[in-house]
Amino acid sequence: ASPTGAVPAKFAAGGVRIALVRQLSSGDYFEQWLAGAQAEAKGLNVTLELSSGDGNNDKQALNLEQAVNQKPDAIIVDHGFAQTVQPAIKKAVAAGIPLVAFDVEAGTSEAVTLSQDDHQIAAQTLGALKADTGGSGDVVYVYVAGFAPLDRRNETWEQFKKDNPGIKQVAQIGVVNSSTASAVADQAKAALQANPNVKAIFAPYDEFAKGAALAVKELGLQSKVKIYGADISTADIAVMTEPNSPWAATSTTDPSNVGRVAVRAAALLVAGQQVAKDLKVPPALVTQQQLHDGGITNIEQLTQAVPALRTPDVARVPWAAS
Ligand code: SR1
Repeated sequence: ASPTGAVPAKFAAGGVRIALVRQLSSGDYFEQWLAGAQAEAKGLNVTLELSSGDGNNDKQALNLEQAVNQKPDAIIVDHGFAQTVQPAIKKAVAAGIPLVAFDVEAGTSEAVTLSQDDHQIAAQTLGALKADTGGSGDVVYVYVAGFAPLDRRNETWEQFKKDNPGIKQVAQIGVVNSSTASAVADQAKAALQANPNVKAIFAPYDEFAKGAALAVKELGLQSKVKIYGADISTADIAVMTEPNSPWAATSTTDPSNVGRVAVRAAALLVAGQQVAKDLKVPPALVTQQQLHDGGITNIEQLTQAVPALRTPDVARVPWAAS
């Protein structure tokens, strides 16, 4: 689309600074998200001042305090535990700095919150699990509490188990660190060895799903155990489409698009324009079958095949081309 508004003077002059304060940065999801945020910032002539806690919540809180003190034009908080980031979020809001909270409970109605509709993510991938298992069987669940998106997906899982009494959670595993996939692989192997009747693993984060896939392959259980995940990347597509892959389905956004939306929302706030208080990027279900049928081998081909993954109208910036 063509731009329809005048570029605000501060953007035209290249004077807009947006602090991006991240909890996590390693893994496909977070790398793609950052690439999208950086591309959008470049397009809008915005300087992104980037920091990451690298999984250390105290470091993220300190980074956020520092960002507030540096008085940027806006702040994006990307993930984080409520108790560690909310004090500095309150300071930012009190200082009049517009704030976008992605995948974190901001604790204030002054912030714009952005998420990926996590209930829908869980519902879509669990729908595939139900269809494939007939709604009964032993399931291993991968979950770590405290991460807002995983907590929301967990709410859907809890309801799903109530609605489908034939589904039995026989083990819960999970870890989030700088090598999540290999740590989850070790845990999944132990859980599968202890529970020989498992039919499915519900692993609603791609690092979880990759770890689960590694475990299933190493134990030679591909014909018995299928994986239902979340998120996508070119590397994930390769795992899902390799011969005899156990990863059957994933519910996902395009992570780079979500990074773009976060920067657009922050830019609109800087320009004093209206932004919905609760922005949601809808996911789409992507199955292994669909990837095979479409000959899809990378994220670019996927976004062509599933246009709903592009959401130019979520936080559209009227002065920018989309
Ligand atoms: C540790 S939280 C990981 C999740 O954050 C984003 O919401 C991604 O979808 C990922 O699954």
